[in-house]
Amino acid sequence: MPEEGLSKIIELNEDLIENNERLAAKNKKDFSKYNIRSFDIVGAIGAGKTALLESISEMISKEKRVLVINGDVATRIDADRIEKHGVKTIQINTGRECALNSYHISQVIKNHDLSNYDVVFIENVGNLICPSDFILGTNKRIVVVSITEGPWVIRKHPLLFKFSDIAIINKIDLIDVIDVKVEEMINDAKEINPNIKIITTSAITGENIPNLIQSLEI
Ligand SMILES: Nc1nc2c(ncn2[C@@H]2O[C@H](COP(=O)(O)OP(=O)(O)OP(=O)(O)O)[C@@H](O)[C@H]2O)c(=O)[nH]1
Ligand SMILES: [Mg+2]
Repeated sequence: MPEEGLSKIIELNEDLIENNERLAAKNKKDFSKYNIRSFDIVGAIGAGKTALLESISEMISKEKRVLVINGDVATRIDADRIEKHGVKTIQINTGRECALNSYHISQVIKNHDLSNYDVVFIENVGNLICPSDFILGTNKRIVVVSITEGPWVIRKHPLLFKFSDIAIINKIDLIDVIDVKVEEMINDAKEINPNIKIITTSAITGENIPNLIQSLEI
């Protein structure tokens, strides 16, 4: 590609990211105006984001008014799963886009009465690369991987770990059948981001879900 074309693409990408950050700052203000604690949950396809949200919803929906925004390319399968646990859900289908961006969230804020909620979780599209560039304006970003993605999954995707507040290593109930050393995965995450809080969980047995909820400070 000629150099001129390449620099136009770089400029366009920078514009996109800058606009996204501007809108994310507005989303953050809007959430805080309503005293809402908000979380963006990113992670690999099938790592257990929805299963964790089902488990969390089950435990907190009697005390907290929870909204879950689900990003998915084409379906509302995840939103339907989560709604069975006593929380409200909104599905956003992203089509050809591989991550949610702050415009999607600003539209939800515009079209719904946020005064009905104490906590908002946003389940991003399953992807360990695309969401890196697109913050949404939440209080915290949570990255989820599971031991079934292999021992190198964290090391191979450093950016999301660098810019997340909490890392969840899920599916630890499978530790006896998967050849993975969880301690090494934890060390990889700490090396990339010494400030990240790391929690190992099983969304199926419920192991460490109460610790996870505690660390959300909701
Ligand atoms: N054994 C075990 N299975 C799990 C656990 N968490 C999720 N699963 C299973 O893994 C599969 C994928 O879980 P989901 O919760 O749909 O994963 P996800 O990250 O939401 O997937 P996408 O939204 O498609 O990216 C399902 O069959 C879950 O039952 C866990 O802690 N242990
Ligand atoms: Mg899901």
